[in-house]
Amino acid sequence: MSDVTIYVSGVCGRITLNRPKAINALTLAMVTAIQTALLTWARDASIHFVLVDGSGDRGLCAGGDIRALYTASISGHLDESTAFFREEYRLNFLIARYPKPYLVVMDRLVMGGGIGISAHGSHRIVTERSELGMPETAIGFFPDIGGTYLLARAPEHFGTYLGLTGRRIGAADALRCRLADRFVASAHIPDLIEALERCASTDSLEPCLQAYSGQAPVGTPASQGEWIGRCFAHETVEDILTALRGESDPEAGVLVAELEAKSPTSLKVTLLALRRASLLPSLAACLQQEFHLAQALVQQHDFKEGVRAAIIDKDRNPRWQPPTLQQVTPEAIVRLLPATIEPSLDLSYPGLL
Ligand code: QUE
Repeated sequence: MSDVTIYVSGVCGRITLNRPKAINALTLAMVTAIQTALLTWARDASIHFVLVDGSGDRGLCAGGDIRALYTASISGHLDESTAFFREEYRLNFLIARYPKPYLVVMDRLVMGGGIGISAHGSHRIVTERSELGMPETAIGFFPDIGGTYLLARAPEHFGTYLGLTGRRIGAADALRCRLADRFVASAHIPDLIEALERCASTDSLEPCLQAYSGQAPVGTPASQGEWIGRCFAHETVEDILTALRGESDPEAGVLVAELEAKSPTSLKVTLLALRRASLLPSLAACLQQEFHLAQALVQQHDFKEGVRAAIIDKDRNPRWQPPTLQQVTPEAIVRLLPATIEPSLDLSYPGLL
């Protein structure tokens, strides 16, 4: 059995992530299988659109195959992690530029690499059970998969808040951050999928989606307050923490504690990558920066320690090195993310993109 189910239903190319025991976390084989299907369907005139969902009852996708990246990192097989990032980011770019409608059901958990195979799509559906997040600063990594592009373009510095804290958001906030387009109540999702699989052309997509769409329940209280945008607008992590400590909302104090538990190096390099991404002209340019940073970070202590604490030993007690923001030098950050990035990721698809 493959970890991704691929078939055709009428004019619809269907992809179902099928690794439910790992919340459909993306392996290299899954990434490659999705890429191959999308390329085949892009050239096949009998396929009019693509519909993606996930099997199991925990979520669309928990992220990338962090366990495999960890194993590659501790055994020094950097070619394996490089191959994974290359194919994953190429897939993210292919989805963003896909010439046919790419519909995706972002039900329940959608994190990290799961955001990468959904938020770049053209028709992104969330439900009242959706939980979207970019939790990588908790494992000594950063919001990749085009995350720096997406988060840097979310309104009112809400993307900086998401990328640094790793907080999950529901449907209303996902719509507001432009990570999703449409709300459908989870009770209607099976009927919607069945109806979409019966659509005869792209002309019937909008009416079909419209028939099942509804109003998202209101967002979290935190997302309503303007203080988030005020605090996360600062240019250094230290200044963000100082601003949060000066806020009266008790939720700000909770965020301080959460940020203090993340990898200090991850926080600093993530903030810099997000600020640079806001100045970069395209998703392609952001992916080039991410490809450089991902290869540098997987070799670092904090990635190995972060994955160990969160996923391998599950003791939730990472010992970051250096342990404080003050001890992360500007030189260490520049070594990870130099001012100019040599484009080394091939994002071309001959004959298509
Ligand atoms: C950060 C991440 C991931 C994570 C936890 C983080 C991630 C990922 C998983 C994950 C979750 C459940 C599984 C699994 C992997 O957790 O990318 O195999 O069963 O895939 O803090 O980026």
